[in-house]
Amino acid sequence: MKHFVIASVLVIVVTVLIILGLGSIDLVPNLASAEGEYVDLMFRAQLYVISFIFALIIVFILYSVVVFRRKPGDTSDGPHIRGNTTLEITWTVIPLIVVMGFGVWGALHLSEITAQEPNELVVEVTGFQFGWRFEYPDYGVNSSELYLPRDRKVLFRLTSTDVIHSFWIPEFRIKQDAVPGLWTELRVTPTQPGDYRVRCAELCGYAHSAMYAPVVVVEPDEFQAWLEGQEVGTPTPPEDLTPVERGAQLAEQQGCLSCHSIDGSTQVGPTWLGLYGSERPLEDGSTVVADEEYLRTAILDPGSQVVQGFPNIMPPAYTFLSDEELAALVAYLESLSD
Ligand code: HEC
Ligand SMILES: [Cu+2]
Repeated sequence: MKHFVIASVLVIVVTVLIILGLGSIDLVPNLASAEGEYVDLMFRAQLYVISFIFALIIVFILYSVVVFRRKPGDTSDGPHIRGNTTLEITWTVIPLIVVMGFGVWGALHLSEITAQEPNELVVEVTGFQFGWRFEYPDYGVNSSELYLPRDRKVLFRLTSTDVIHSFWIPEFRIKQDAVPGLWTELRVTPTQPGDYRVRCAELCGYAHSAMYAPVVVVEPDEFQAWLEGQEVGTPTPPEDLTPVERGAQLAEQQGCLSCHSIDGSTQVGPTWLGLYGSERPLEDGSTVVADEEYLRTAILDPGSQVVQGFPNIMPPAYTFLSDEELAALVAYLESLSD
């Protein structure tokens, strides 16, 4: 009995210490959505239960190891224990109730989070290797930034053009897969104006870790103003842009900028700054001058001339670009050299 009381007190002390310890670390970023309240609540509750169970096991094991260890000179056998039915039933039934409780609680919150609401803002999200596009079908707006008004429920309809991606804004807490050939749904009500980032939470290829898109949560009137500005400006008909402007737009839309920088920094692939006209060392030891022809080949058939020091992982998929688009990209690349 004495041992039991001491061990129980230790369990409580260790539980409190673990909870305080975990509480002092930033486990999750600041919360910025209404639905996230439920997620955080359940996350904290689970953390408390887990801390308690961890303490329970660790304290009893360590206590036994220290207090009931063999005394010097004692060579007798320990007592023979044949099991304890009451204990076994207890440690089966209690966790069962806890786990089922969490299951029911989670299901209730999930149905609340996914519930439809009148006046939802619909945003169609397309994930691609390696970037995101956002369409506001009710307003005819198309954007590479995700603008959202505060305190209005958003219905995201998600899809993908190539492989499975996962739409995730950590501050909103919830995420959903974007699957080619399918529309999946996710509902979120942003509550905190600010700048966030969409990340891809599904390992989807070489530049997966660079698959970001900016998220901007603003007041409703600012959102309206943004929409109106967009309607005037976009979708800008390609023929209204100079080839260089069009190339810059394509580089972003096609996800080239997930792998290539335009500021001289090396990312997954070589930077585009100063590329045109420079001498390119190739993998096979030869060098070529990056003229227009080289740039076209590099885009259409990336494996044919691999730049030294880089893996041959640029997608050979850009043959679908039209002549106009290819010319615009090349013009843009040329504009990055003086
Ligand atoms: C998944 C990452 C990735 C994406 C996306 C990507 N590239 Fe590349 N690219 C690379 C890598 C790596 C290299 C260097 C190896 C090689 O030459 O194949 C490269 C090489 C190039 C080169 C030659 C560069 C040099 O220094 O000589 C050009 C030009 C180029 N890419 C253009 C593009 C364009 C245009 C797009 C979008 C339509 C694009 N890339 C998309 C990874 C990528
Ligand atoms: Cu992805």
